[in-house]
Amino acid sequence: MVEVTSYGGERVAVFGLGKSGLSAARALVAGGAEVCAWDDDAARRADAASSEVPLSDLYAESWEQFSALVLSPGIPLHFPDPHPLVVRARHASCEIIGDIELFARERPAGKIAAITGTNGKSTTTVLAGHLLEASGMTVAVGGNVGVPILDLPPVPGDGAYVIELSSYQIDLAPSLAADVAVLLNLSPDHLDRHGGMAGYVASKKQLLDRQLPNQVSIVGMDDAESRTIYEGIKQSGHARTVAISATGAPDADVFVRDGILHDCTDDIVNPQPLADLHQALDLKGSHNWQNAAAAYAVARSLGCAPDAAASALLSFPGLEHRMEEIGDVAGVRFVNDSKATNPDAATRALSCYENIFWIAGGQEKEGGFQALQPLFPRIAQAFLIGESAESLAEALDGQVATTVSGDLESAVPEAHAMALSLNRPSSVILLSPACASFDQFKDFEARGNRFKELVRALSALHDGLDTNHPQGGAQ
Ligand code: UMA
Repeated sequence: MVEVTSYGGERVAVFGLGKSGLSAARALVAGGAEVCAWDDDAARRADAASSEVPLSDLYAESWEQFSALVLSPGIPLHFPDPHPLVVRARHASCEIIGDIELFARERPAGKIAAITGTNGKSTTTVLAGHLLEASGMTVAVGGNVGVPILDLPPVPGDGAYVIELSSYQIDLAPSLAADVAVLLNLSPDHLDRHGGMAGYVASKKQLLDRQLPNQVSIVGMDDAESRTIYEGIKQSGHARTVAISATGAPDADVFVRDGILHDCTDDIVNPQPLADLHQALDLKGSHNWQNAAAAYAVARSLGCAPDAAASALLSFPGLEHRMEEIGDVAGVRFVNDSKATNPDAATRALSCYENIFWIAGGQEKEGGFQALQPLFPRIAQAFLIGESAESLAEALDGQVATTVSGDLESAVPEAHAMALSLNRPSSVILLSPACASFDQFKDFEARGNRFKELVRALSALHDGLDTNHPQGGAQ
């Protein structure tokens, strides 16, 4: 744990006692702050009490006494409406920050690599950690990817914290200047929380704006919004830039062309091929090539040798719930991509397979399903779940055969039965919902775990689960 000493002897309100709030409260208590913590959910309060976090009903407190409100990232700060306690804190001129800001103020030894973007940030974060470790560096990996930043173990001065940051966390971290910051890509997501696309882009951009001249901004060049941000930084010169591309953009410093990684940093004009990413079985698809280029650029920026970083890409074991190969049941492959919580993320998995029996739906994000349209020819049939089933059915109408399954319990056997009866080559049952999970599950992990349970149950009715399927079907 990182002890937060910067509020020693001061009263600090902590609102939200999920993963990050509980971690922040504990770190503040350990550092000598007088914590008043609260969560609307009684079960969360009980968890906190058992961790000896002092509880206090923040709705009944006078806000003038608090030096800061430490807010959980999931609680609305501005849109659709600020939470009433956020309004109370603002009226009392009490600063509102998150756990990432507490860490930034403590600034423990070690470099910080912070990774954001709409899609691919968890994979890039874990992959960058893998490359750095393979190069002999001590790393701690956390943030939005799972382990709250203040729960991470200390690293030595020549080690690194590799942190995934969501837009929510960036909004609550006004003084984080990361040694290396990555903006992978931008497409519509969380628009309700940012008042629209402009607010969302501005939120992500803050991570790069806060960097200092000797720090490194790694920016994806493959979408217009990110490219504009890159050009702005390049022009202002406020940080060193490394442009990355998975589509071989000619002005990128680190790029992947036809699956081959190249590095033009250090003013190399004719770069040699460094790694063939087709060999990286858990980095399928061009979206993963962008993640690979970014993670490689992080490793290089933190001093790793090119060959060591590039060769470690090939030994990456992949992440749970991201195009996770579960196995075959009666010759039909199952893939869990529950982390695809928006349409853009789902296009990434859909573009990797043919003859897809697609399980999709959940809580719809703003922006519609238009981005998925070019992938429809790859879908043999869609099995729709959750509250967006009707609107997804409308988007697919006349182009893809659909079944409104309602929930995963129905969708899994229905998709399997259809795949067996159509008997197409290399059929894949892909859970890649293009929607958030919160209408039916606690989070995307619970959704992915339920999917895997159902596949295992189905396999018990057949010949069992064959996990030794050939990897060649994905493109
Ligand atoms: N709460 C209230 N009143 C309210 C609203 C919420 O009391 O009106 C309470 C809830 O009961 C809950 C807490 O506030 O206990 C909110 O917790 P949270 O939603 O902020 O989640 P944490 O458990 O702290 O987890 C957070 C991140 N969650 C979000 O940003 C929504 C986790 O990212 C992250 O892994 C964790 O911190 C550790 O850093 C998850 C996520 O879904 C994976 N992130 C979003 C995404 O990736 O799209 C941004």
